[in-house]
Amino acid sequence: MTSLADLPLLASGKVREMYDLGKRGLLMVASDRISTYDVVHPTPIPDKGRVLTGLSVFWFERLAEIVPNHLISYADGVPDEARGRALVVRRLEMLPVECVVRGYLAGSGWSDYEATGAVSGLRLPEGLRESERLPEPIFTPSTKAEVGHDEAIDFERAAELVGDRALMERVRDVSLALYSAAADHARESGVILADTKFELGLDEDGTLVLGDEVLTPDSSRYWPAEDYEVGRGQPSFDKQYVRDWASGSGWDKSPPAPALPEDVVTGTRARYVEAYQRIVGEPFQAWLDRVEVSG
Ligand code: Q0Z
Repeated sequence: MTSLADLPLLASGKVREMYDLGKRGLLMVASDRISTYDVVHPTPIPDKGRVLTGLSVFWFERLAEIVPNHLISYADGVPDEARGRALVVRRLEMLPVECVVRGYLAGSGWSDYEATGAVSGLRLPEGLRESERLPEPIFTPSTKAEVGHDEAIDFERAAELVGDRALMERVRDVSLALYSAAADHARESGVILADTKFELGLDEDGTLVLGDEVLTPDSSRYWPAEDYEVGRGQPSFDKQYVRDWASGSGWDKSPPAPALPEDVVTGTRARYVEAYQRIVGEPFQAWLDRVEVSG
């Protein structure tokens, strides 16, 4: 069996890596690393990579009727050391835009709305409050920045970057359909899916395919429904322990991020597992069993 160290590393993000499997495709590996305020902590969260990978698989399976996706396998072809936290995927030609959908007003969407009354060129009703549910979900694409933050763009700019307006219309419609299906399911599970970011690509036949990770806490804003209150920022489902601890720690949010105390690690791991179990509706252990990890 191959080890990760023997595979060519194609790309590496703050918390995950992508390896070349040649004609078999790509291997996307989620680590247990966690970032807050865009900085990675030196302390891992045990099972974070497996929770995120299990969530991606749940959503790929559930949303495949809306659009095909790049998932080939979560077991066959995955090196033992990455079992449960890696996916073998088809190589795609990724579109050069991030497909953000928002159902609630948070983060940069809220900032942009406060400053201009619009998000990604879409004018919104006056008087909306922070974290408020939008009258309907909106598609707010952004650029893919190599370094630093993605920048919000309007639909016309996204169509220019993609070079095909009809394709961009399909991308928008698919993104909105994916968000709506996921947000409906999440709401029934006691979770608010405030917003999310999809990445889509084209396969060798020119078919539009959903890629990357999907609807994980790293690509989405999930809020526990029981704590939701409009008019303020919401506690993050997964990272709130880390943020609360960080604000009392004296860390100024610039690199390097501090090591995390054991209780913050334990509490945060429990939140990831809780998010998995609410959304998937099964014990997290069922995912470990499916990928034959003993734990
Ligand atoms: C995903 C990324 C990661 C770092 C490229 N199916 C695909 N075909 C071609 N390219 C990609 C995919 Cl998913 C692709 N990323 C994001 C993932 C580590 C960056 F695991 N970049």
